[in-house]
Amino acid sequence: MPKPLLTIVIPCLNERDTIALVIKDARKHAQKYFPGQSEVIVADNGSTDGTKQILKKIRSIKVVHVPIRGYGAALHWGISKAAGKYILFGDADLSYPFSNLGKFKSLLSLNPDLILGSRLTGHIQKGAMPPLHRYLGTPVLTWIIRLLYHIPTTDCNSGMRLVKKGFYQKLNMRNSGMEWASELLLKTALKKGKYLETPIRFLKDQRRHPPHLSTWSDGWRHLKSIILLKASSLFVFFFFFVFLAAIVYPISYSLTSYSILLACVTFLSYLALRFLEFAIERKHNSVSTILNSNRLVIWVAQLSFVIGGSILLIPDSRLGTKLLLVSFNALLFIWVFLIETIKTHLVNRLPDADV
Ligand SMILES: Nc1nc2c(ncn2[C@@H]2O[C@H](COP(=O)(O)OP(=O)(O)O)[C@@H](O)[C@H]2O)c(=O)[nH]1
Ligand SMILES: [Mg+2]
Repeated sequence: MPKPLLTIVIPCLNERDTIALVIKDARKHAQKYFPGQSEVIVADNGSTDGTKQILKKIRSIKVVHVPIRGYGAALHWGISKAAGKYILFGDADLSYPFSNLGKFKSLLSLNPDLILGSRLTGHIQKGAMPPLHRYLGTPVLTWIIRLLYHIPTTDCNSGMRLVKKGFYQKLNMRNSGMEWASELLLKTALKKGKYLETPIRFLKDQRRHPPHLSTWSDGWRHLKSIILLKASSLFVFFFFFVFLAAIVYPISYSLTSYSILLACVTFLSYLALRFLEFAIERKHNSVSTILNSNRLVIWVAQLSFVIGGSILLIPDSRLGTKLLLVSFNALLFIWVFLIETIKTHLVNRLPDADV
């Protein structure tokens, strides 16, 4: 067969109730919209519920056995084995009907890097999405992403997307869990990929077991990737705490001090993140150059000397100010310890032995 234009990748973990019907649906619509130019891959994550046996019985289905657990890992493996120029993926639970494929196809002439199927601008069957996800979790995360990454997304958690394989390979993806989906979207924004959306139909899944997704821990992981991939997003929090400190200043000294400390924490976290970025990506930036030099410890030592002196000089009647300075000094020590630990264990790696 010549190189297909489209590969459908179906991530799968213990989906014996639905997998056969999902494959049938995927093949039917792939054949309808991309006749003779498509393939279907199931990326199985070590299913133990009989799914594997069902897959063995399905004629000429390509199965990729994924050694690492996680939604992201399953898709990453599936995509790396895909031959198509474009990859479309959708769950193995019958919630994303592949009849949506026609809408994706009609956008291909615009040469997209990523097309996201939006449930929130499309049609959501009654009971298909828990109200907490539909009205709170997804809209809030989507709003934060739009604000910080300037990408016009309306449904950041959608599980039906089409990505150009050549573009995907440039993204150096890291996450193996559900937050892989956020990473894909955020990196598309960061790499200035061509992003399009289409409304899709979303149905109630047809399986008997509950979703693998866990609302709070997965939500938290999504939020962490949103912040980690753009350190400057911490400035939003920084300015918020500075603003809060200014507001509560006439009311309460302790609340003001607390807000100032939180502002310091966010600023130091920003510096740590910029440095971590370097440790991981090995690309120097202005912050990492300073933090990576040995001057840092000396500077912090000098600064704490000054802070220590001020604490001694300030009269005991200003106890609150003294406490604030002591806390800030403690913060600085912890921060420098963190940076130095990262430097020793992450950045300055052992040189390779000469062979
Ligand atoms: N969470 C999770 N899902 C996986 C994994 N491997 C494959 N999947 C598949 O990823 C898809 C999304 O999971 P699902 O439970 O439907 O999550 P939800 O749609 O976000 O509620 C399903 O088709 C799963 O079978 C894994 O290790 N973890
Ligand atoms: Mg699902």
